[in-house]
Amino acid sequence: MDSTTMSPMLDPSDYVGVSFWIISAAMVAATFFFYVERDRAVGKWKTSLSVAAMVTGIAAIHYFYMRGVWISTGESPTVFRYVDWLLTVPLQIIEFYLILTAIAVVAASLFWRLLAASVIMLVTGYLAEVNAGSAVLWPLFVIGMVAWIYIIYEIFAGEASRINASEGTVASKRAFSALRIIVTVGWAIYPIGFVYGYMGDGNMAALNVVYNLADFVNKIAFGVVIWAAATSDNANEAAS
Ligand SMILES: *C/C=C(C)/C=C/C=C(C)/C=C/C1=C(C)CCCC1(C)C
Repeated sequence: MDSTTMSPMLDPSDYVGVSFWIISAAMVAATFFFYVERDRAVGKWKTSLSVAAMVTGIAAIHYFYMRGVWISTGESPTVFRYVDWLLTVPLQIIEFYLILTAIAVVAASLFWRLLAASVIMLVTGYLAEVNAGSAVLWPLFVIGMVAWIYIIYEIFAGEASRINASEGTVASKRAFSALRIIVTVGWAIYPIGFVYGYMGDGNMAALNVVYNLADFVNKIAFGVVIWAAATSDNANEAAS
């Protein structure tokens, strides 16, 4: 899109801008929902729901601003996108680790390894995007991919996979498996968006639509998985 033709108002035919709008609304609604539902959860699940609400709340603020950047400049809000991810991805790693420790005996160093890998993934991704068009774009992308694959390795084959059958509730085990799928399948949407966005001449509209979709899945569905576990654990307790 030509930035000189951009208006400060959202053009209904600008489907990328509309996707920013929809995700903004969804993030606000999700934040409210997770926060209110906290009352229905017991014990440590309350904290998990608070973290889920923090993730969507932080994203909502970034989406308001990113939508503005897109509709008034027609450019990718790269810096704000990555500031959002640098805040919310570590929170999700904390969330994942909280649930993991309820069902397995794992060293605290695992948390730091997962956190470090996620930061490497985001920093290399950011450096790649701001250097689009240069020779470092794809090598940096590959380093980011390796960091993500390392996370997948840790949670499926490494220490995090040693789940103790005698520990944790059915709900926490179910939540852990679902979150593993999100980190693998849900997170895969981001590198797909990246490749689609930077292949050939580049396509910033595609990049942003795919990233927006990915955030919808990985922030809201991630929270819903936690909410489902939190409220079903509650129901079990009430029944017993
Ligand atoms: C709420 C935001 C989330 C869950 C963001 C996740 C972002 C990723 C999984 C990004 C992955 C990337 C790679 C695996 C390679 C390098 C490019 C990235 C940063 C898009």
